Parts: sequence; structure tokens; C-alpha cells
Amino acid sequence: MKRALSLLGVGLTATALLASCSEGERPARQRADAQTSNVSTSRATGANGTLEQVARERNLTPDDLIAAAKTYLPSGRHDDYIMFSSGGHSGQLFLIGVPSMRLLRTVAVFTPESWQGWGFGAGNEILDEGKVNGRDVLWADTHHPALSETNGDYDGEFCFINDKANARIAVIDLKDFETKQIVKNPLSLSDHGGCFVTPDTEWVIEGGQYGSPLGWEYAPIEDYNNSYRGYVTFWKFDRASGRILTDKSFAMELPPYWQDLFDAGKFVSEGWIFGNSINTELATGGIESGNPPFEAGVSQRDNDYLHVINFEKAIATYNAGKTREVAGFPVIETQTAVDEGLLYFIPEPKSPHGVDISPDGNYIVVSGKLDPHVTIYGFNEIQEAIAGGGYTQDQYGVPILDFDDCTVAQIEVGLGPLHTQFDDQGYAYTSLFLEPAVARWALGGEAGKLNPEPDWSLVGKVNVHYNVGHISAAEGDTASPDGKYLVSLNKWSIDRFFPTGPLLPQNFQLVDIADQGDSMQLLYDMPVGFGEPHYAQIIKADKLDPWLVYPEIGWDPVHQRVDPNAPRAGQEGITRNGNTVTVNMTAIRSHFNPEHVKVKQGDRVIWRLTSVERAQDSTHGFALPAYNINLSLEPGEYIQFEFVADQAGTFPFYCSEFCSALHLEMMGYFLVEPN
Ligand code: CUK
Ligand code: CUA
Repeated sequence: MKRALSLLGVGLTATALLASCSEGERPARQRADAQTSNVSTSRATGANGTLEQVARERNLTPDDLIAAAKTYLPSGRHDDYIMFSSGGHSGQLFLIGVPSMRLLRTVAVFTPESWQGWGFGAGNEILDEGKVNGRDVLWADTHHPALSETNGDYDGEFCFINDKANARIAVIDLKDFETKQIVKNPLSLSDHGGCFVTPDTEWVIEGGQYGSPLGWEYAPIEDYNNSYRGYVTFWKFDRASGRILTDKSFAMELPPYWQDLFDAGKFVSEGWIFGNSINTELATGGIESGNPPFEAGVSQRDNDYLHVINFEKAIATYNAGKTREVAGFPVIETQTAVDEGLLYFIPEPKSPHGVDISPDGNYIVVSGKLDPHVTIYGFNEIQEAIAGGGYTQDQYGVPILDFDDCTVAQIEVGLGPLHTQFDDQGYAYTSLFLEPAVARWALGGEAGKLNPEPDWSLVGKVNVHYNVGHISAAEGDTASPDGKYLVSLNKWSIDRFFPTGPLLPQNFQLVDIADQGDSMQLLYDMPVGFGEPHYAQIIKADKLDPWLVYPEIGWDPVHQRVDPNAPRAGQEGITRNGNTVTVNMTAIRSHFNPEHVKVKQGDRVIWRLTSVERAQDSTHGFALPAYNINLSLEPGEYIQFEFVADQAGTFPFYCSEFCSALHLEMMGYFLVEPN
């Protein structure tokens, strides 16, 4: 029920809003406006009446007005935070401003995207890196973006993202927000547990999910326990080149449970990796043969296993060559991991989803989807349990530590707990899929800022609509979370938006978490009509330092350097060598040079195109019909593409960005003379 709109309530609210807008936070131009006359003061007073009128006409409560004021950005003002959201089965990454919840940009990753020319003459060699057994796979199911970190905090340099559907990892450089590399995992087709970085981004962690023979060769499902396996891969990242070094990377073979998500320890737990799992039942489904379906078979046991990996030691084991080559990739076998003391299990309740490390690295938080608690493991307790010895083992020989020895608390938070984030006040937040709600709870020992007693307790809840999966708080998985905002990534949006046919968008709900205690305010609903995002990370905008134009004319964004082949102004022309024709073309407002490109049918065409613009935002496009080419040429950018001119005809090419008053004239003719 909407609260009745009282004149007094709105009046006070509006006054408070105006008063709370401190001079210091307002841009200089607006301060200057305010100083030049008294009109602005009377306007502000007058605005009370107007605000009240608008509120009444639009049926807005005082809370609605506060929410609007907390999220609205006047034209020209920027968001404080940028959310990097996975794009789910769109295969892309999305950048969203917080708190305005405005979509800023799609980053083309695994899927062709024609606005950016991605896959239409640009980025083709990177998309080719994502081939599976030589076949194009031009979609992906992106789940978990991972911003690069220094000392456990986002540093704004790179973003990684996984493709659950084909076990691939992409590397995005945040200088230009473009994808630079796609790595296909040679061991598997399934990688839900990617990707997560170590605190200095030396390694990118990619965990598997659905068990299969490593290398995915055929094996009968009846042979699941013997032939199928899980894994986690550790990709070595080289910051200088901005690339994963595949020949310095390795994997660890795991039992064929379904590894779900991983996280890297930090501070006290740095050098350790934690992963949760489901299907320790080793269920193999087969509903058509009268077997329990997976959904029943996978959730029979009360416990699954938290995977605890001594990663420091695993690196040493890899460096010592104690690996086996599988599909040409070095793998530490499970037996080796056990012998070397690299791998331990701890029971975790029940069908868990998500494992999240507290900002100080002391605690590992796991939620069982079918258990109303969050379970908190202590890193020191785990170390003592490992040192204590006397383990039981699972059927693959992996030591199982005692649950009670390793846990420090369990808190009943509600129904269907999934993922956890943290704030700067010693609170943790856990999504509750079934309620649906987000629970705030006090992280014992860390709640000291407001609550001096070590305290593990539920503090408050905010309802969300509907079925929240991940949540993302501002820098909420780092060593120093910011608090302030939390976004609830809701799976369903029924009744929240105009129904666009039977397919509805997802719903991102912005929640204000700045107020302490049990008050959290829902501020904004953002329809997400471009895929089903899973995880997102929110970074302080001032940590990002993108280029405004490419650093030099002739810049090749794939390799982040000037390409010596890039044509410069004055070097334009067309050269023929046998039946290979090289086009050296430049683009500037408002023409291409050359404008006539004449070839013979069957010629191989190498087309080199440089934007010689230096002004920010002076982007040109390049559209070549029938040959499936479209480019986005940002200032300074160089792109080369090749094709065989197998279709004779007259092809008008043109600039596909409205770049100037004479944009429509920015065109030319590609003339292919028939044989
Ligand atoms: S997952 Cu989708 S809601 Cu892939 Cu991290 Cu949990
Ligand atoms: Cu260049 Cu339009």
C-alpha cells in the first residue's frame, strides 16, 4: 500500500532534499548560478510547491521522492560507480552506471555485435580464438565477471569473464573496454566456477561444473564414477601484455562432483583457494529410464563438500613437473593433490551455491540452497584441522575435515540463501532466492565498528521482486568494500514492467544500504532486456582511467600498439600484386580516401582503414553491403580486414555513424568487375 501523501510530509521531505544537497557536492557551474542571483532561492522555495504537485499527480509517496532524488542524475553529471554485469546468454558484458542504473555500454565479448563491428570485420581473430574443435561458437553464457585486483582491491585495469556453456575465459582491457583474448579450456566444456582472480591478479581461476571425461572424449554415462572428472584451472595472467599465458597455466583434477563457484583467499588466507560443490551424490540422471531426475538425485545428501586448495603448494607442485598431460595441458592428478597435501574437503550444507571470502580473509561463507542458514568457516580453524590430521576420506581418497572443527557460526537467514557480499560496516548480505529478499547479517568479530561484541546475527531484511540470484554491493567482494549501494539481480520481473510479449526482462533492483540496522531502502528497478545476467561487480568510477581517444593514429586495439601497416594521411591508395589488392584508406569528417575501390571478381582484397581523427567521440563507421562488413572506427583506430571479392557488382560503402553534417556524403563505391 502506498502511504497517503501528506502535505506536511512532502513539504518536509522536499525541504530536507534541498537542504541535504550541500554546496560542496555541486558542480562549480551550478554554484556559480546560485550565487549570481536570489532567483534560485525563490525558485527552490517555489520548487516545494511544484514537487508536491508532481508527487500528487504521479501518486508518489515521500519515500518515492527520496528514492528518486537518490538515483536521479541531472544531465551531464556522472555516476559514482560503474557496474560490470555479466550478460548471461547474450555472451556479452554490460556497463551500468550506479546509482542512476543507466546502461552505458555493451562490451562485445563472445558474440558478434554489429554496432562495434565485432565479428563483422573487427575482432574476428579474437572470436576465432573461441572456436571449439575448429567450429565457430558465436554465443556464450557469461556468468561471473572478475575485475582485476591489486592487494585484493579493484584496480580498474582489466576484466575477465567466463562462458559457462563452452568453458572459455575472455580478457577485456579497461583502457578501451574491448576484448583482447579468448581462451578455450582444453579439458572441458563446462566452467561455471569461473572466473575469479587472486588478490594481485597473477592467476585467473576457472572452476568446472558438470562432470565429464577431461578432454570431453566419449565415455559411457554408466562409467561416470571412473571416467568422469571435475577440475579447476589456474590461468597465469601477464599484466604487461594483458594476456593469459596458456603455456604457464595448469589445472587440478577433482572428483566428478559438480564444482560450482570458487573464490581466492586474501590476507591471512592468501595462497588458498576455496570452491563449493554439488552432486557429491554422483547422480547420473536418466529420468527416461525410470531413474531419479538430476534435480532429485543431486540433492539427496545433507552435505556436499567445500573444496579447500593449498594453491601456493599447487603452484610448487606444477613447477616441479608433477603433472600429467591431458589434451596437451598439464593437470595435477587428484592422487597427486592428495599426496602433496593440496586438497581437502569439508562438509557443507545442503546443495550449496556460492562461496565468498570475507574482506579480511578470515572467513569463508557458504550458503546451502536447501538450508536456511549461512555457514561460516574460519580460515584458522581450517588450518588447525588440517594440522590435526586423522581425516576420513571420500571415495577418491580426498581428506575430509570435520565440519564442527572448521565452522565458527551458522546463522539462520531465511529461505534459499545463495550469494554473499560485504560492506564497510562489518555486515554481510546474502540473497534469499525463495523469499525473495536480501538478508543483512553481522559478521562476527568484524562488526566492531558499530557493535563492539563479536556477533553473528541476522540484522535485517529487504524484500525484492522476484527471485534474486546474485547480489552485488559496491566493491562488495574486495578487501575494502564501500557499502552505500547493493544491486539485487532478480531473475523474474513479472508485473514490474510493461509486458513485452511472453518474454520478460530480468530486473536489477538498486538498494540503499547506507543506513544501518534493519533499514534498507529499495530505490530503483532497471529492466534488463538483453540476456540473463548472473554476477556483477561494482567499481568506484574514479578507479577507471579509460583512453578518450586511441593514443596514436594507426592504433591496433587487438595488440594495443601502432600498426606499421596503418595508412596515414597522404599514404592512401590501392595497390595490386597478382590478384591481391591492398586498399590503404583513411577516414576523417566527412570522407573516405580513396572513394572508388575497383577490383576484379575473384581478387583477394586486403582492406586497411585508419581513422585519422583526434577529437573525442568523432567515431566513424564503415559499412560494406553484401560482404557482411561493418566497422566502428574510433578516433585513431586502425582496422584491417580481408575477403575474396567473389560477388561482382556495384557496392556503395558508407559511414554508419552520423558523424557530421555531411555524414550522408561520407561514402564511396566498391566496384567489382565481373570475369
Ligand atoms: S550463478 Cu546464476 S544466480 Cu552462475 Cu554465480 Cu548464482
Ligand atoms: Cu563518418 Cu558518418
